Amino acid sequence: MTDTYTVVNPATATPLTEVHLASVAEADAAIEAAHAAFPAWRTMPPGERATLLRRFAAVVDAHVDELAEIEVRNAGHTWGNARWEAGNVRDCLNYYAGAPERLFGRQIPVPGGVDVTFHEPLGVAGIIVPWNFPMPIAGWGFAPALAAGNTVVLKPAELTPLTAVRLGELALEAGLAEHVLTVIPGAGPVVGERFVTHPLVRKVCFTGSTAVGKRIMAGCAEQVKRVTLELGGKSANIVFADTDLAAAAAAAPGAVFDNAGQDCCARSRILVERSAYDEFMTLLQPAVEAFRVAAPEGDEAAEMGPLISAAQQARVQGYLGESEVAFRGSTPGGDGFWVPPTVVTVDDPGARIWREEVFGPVTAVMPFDDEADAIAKANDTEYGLSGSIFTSDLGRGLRVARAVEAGNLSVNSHSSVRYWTPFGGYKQSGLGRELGPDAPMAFTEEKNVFIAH
Ligand code: TXE
Repeated sequence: MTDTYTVVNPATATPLTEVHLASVAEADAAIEAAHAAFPAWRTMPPGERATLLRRFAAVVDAHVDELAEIEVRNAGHTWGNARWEAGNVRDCLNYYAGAPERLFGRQIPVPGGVDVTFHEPLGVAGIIVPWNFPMPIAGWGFAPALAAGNTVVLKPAELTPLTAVRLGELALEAGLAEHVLTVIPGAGPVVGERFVTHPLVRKVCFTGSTAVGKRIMAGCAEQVKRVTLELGGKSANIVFADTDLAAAAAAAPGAVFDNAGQDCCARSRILVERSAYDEFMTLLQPAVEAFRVAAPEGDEAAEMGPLISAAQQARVQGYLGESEVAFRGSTPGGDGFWVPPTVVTVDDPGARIWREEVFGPVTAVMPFDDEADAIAKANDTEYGLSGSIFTSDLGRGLRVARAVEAGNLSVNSHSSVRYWTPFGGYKQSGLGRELGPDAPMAFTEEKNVFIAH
């Protein structure tokens, strides 16, 4: 295997730069250095660790535009998204900078002494990041892990290593000691796999495909290694006839075409109550056709850019080739990895496009008969990450949200992710939760100490 990777601009299919891919020996050296940096980081007074994380946040804030520009070029993200993503890393660091002084243990009444618990950091945390949201997913891992007193080795995706490498440099600029946060670009089966097998990595946080996630979980089981998985999704957007249909139709494209559909929370199935189906489709068509697809670098107003790679483009086109297209938007064409925003209709719930995560700008629409049918159809999937319910009956909105087997539901909204609320999947969408107030605890062991008196 070659030890360099050519990073490409997906809007033009032209090379941006070459990145060195680490070997197993280099991964081992990074893990051992992170292990050596752990005692000083964990025993640092909590207030000092908090100050360093706030400084890191301030340095990221000063580089939001630079980081955003890198992501626009490397991942084809829109400017609005890319700035939000860099800002999200800053916000995550500031939020978890509040954690070091608040890693509270418990005092439990027992006879004959005092019983107290401590939240102790695990050691080295290995974070494996995908290419769809390279910055936020890195931050969701390293911010709470560092706050809890762990050191971190982080492997970005081969396709999108540039912002992660820059974040690693900014951590040093902010004053974090060397090897507290190490960013190590490398191939998944080499560096990622080493995080799983190396005994000094005490927890693996993985975001990526369900197939690789299963493999990682099996590997971690060998050492009973802690593992958090954030995997695929096939989330439903459930539209009841009593909702404001124009508003629901206007919101639906952004919920699946944002980031060209390469979003684990993409609402890639739209379930519409049968009595409103025709009207909803009539309203949806102009919204889809108007979705602005352009090379984001030269177009601040682009709402959607290219797919990440030729392979992803071919994969998505494969699904479209076997589907009934209702209508689609347009693309600028050229050498980039373009697929237009596309809406397909589905009758057969066994269809591949209805069951599998497409990870492209494609949504499939199917009618439902009543509330029970909507819930049954929404749950007829191995995934369970997110979903939306549009209805003017908030009682029903809450009822359906409680009945859908997924980790993140929204009523009359499509937003799923806030750094201060928990995020994660049911079923094969993942294991464990990221973000929210408890995320640092997921990077600790609770130790119980009894002192006799
Ligand atoms: O993912 P991989 P791919 C889904 C989406 C997409 C499909 C394939 O459906 O079309 O997965 O994408 C690292 N040990 N999602 O092939 O391979 C890899 O280097 C350890 C959903 O790009 O899972 C990268 O850093 N690590 C998803 C990361 O895993 C390994 C986001 C993800 O890559 C490894 C991405 C191994 N053996 C894809 N093999 C989401 N949940 O948002 C690879 N990696």
